[in-house]
Amino acid sequence: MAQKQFDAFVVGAGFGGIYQLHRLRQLNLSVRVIDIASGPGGTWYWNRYPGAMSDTESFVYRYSWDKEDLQTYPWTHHYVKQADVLAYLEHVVEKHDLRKYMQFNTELLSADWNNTSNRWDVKLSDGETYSVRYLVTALGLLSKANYPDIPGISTFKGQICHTAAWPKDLDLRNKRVGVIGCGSTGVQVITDIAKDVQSLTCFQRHPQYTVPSGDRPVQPEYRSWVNQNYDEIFDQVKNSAVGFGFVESTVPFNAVESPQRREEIFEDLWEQGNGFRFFFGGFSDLATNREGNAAACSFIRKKISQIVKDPEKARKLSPHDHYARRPLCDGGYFKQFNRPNVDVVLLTEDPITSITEHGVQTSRGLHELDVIIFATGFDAIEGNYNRVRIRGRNGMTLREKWDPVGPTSYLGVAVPNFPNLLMITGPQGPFSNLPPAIEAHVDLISRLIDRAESFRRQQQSDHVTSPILIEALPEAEEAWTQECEQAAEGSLFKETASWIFGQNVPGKKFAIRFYFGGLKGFYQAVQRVIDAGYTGFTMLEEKPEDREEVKYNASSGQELSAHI
Ligand code: FAD
Ligand code: NA7
Repeated sequence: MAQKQFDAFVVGAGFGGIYQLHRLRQLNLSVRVIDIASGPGGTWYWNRYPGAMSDTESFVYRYSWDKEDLQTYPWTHHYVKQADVLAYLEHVVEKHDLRKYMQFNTELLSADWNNTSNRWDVKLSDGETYSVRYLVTALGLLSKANYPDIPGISTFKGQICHTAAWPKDLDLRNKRVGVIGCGSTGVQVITDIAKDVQSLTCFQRHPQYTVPSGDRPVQPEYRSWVNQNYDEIFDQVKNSAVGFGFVESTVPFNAVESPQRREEIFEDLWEQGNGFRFFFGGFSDLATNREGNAAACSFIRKKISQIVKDPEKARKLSPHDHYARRPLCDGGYFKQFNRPNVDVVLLTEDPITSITEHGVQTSRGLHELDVIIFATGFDAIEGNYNRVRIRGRNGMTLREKWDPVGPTSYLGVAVPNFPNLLMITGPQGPFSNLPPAIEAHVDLISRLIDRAESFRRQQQSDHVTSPILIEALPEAEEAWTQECEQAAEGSLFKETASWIFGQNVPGKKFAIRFYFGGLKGFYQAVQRVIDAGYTGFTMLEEKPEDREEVKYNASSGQELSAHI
């Protein structure tokens, strides 16, 4: 029996997979999208914990390509909550009639490159196998949940859950709840549930710097201003470093000499709200300037000591490392600790030794609990890739390729020896607000596929049968990796353990998993590759003579205003 075929197969139905499907249908390709979830939404399907929200402001946490939606789709607050984003993505799917190409409750188990057919043989959890020309992975970079290996977890008699797989109908009212982890997710869930639970114990390893979000209802005048300026807004986003919709500072910390003025700048940012604005909106170099970074840390510590009334709790909640994890914001996190039912355990001085049938045992005693919430984050970037066996042209799997030094790619979309495998937010993509980064990837992938298809059609009419494949050249991957290393040089983020460099999961290698050269730098790099005739990709190059000249260096060479 002939194997079932599709032109393209997209794995994942979040922001990335949905837009990719739309673009591939515009190219008239036969496409199937699958997802393990039972509906579209990706991150926003899975992360249904109380308080889940985007910390990119609403007006830029959406697609920029549907101009009509930009004008008409409603949003009530300056930040969209989980249910809002899920409803928005479901709306996009319905509006563009995409659901009929989607298959849910289905996992990609393996994909093997077939050197004879020059296609991918994909195997799914429903037992089906398909032969597909293009395999586009939109697996998500913050999608595979990280469960810490704490002894005794299975003995707990109460309920255990992870924020990224939130159980339906979990009622926390009047329960004794423990939250392990206080990153972005922990901060959100703690802030939301503190008022409802009988007791809340926060098990915190490294306290985080977090600033107010500044969330509030949207006034009609603001929405009208946004609507009138959407073209300029997204132009600014794509020409910025982090793409969060505010103008990043060009003022280095040391250019402001007066301590009082520095304090005023921080105060103003604190009042305005938003973690990325606080980090990038007042000074251009908090990520690289130790003095500036330390000043921001002191400012936030001062705020913590003012907000949290109990000095012992304030001490435990005060971070002392660099301010160099993903910048956080919150809707009143620190003040929750003034509630008598909320406490914090600092694990660096009172570590968890086990989970027992009654709760969490730390070195200083047992914390009896009804529910334990893991807000322990993700095996980020390559986590979902390592779960699937993706075997390339030389028999090596992607996991084996990435294992020795950590994951690498060309522009975050392609890997040598994995022809026609195209990744959305693969390793070494931009560190930024994600919808515009995802659009950059999807647009590039769509152009590559369109180009390959037109070459294929040409060949068919010429009766030529050699395959047209999209594949990154090894030297292009190497040059891009170097580019990513250079862009991360001097960044304090490199010195601070978090998921960004892979230091949150035991055994994971430290590696440059992002391009820190900014969204603008990334868009320019892509444009440069396109202008040079898709340099760095086999078979697709228009002008081979240009290859020597550009040396696969996608760098724009442009200085960014803000350094990440
Ligand atoms: P995802 O939305 O993660 O979708 C990936 C999908 O792939 C999932 O549905 C998964 O089930 C599916 N999948 C994975 N492996 C397989 C397989 N083998 N077979 C079948 N299906 C598979 N980003 C921002 O820019 N700003 C924010 O404010 C922000 N807030 C966030 C808050 C939370 C709580 C989290 C977790 C993330 C946040 N992010 C934020 C990052 C967010 O992940 C991205 O913004 C965006 O939603 C990613 O979309 P995606 O389509 O790339 O991936
Ligand atoms: P993060 O930011 O990785 O935070 C995870 C938290 O869980 C963090 O506080 C960790 O402490 C803590 N953690 C992880 N493992 C353990 C163990 N074993 N014991 C105690 N504490 C632990 O994940 P989030 O989900 O909050 O956010 C991820 C991104 O999603 C975020 O940046 C947004 O982009 C959305 P640590 O700091 O490692 O000491």
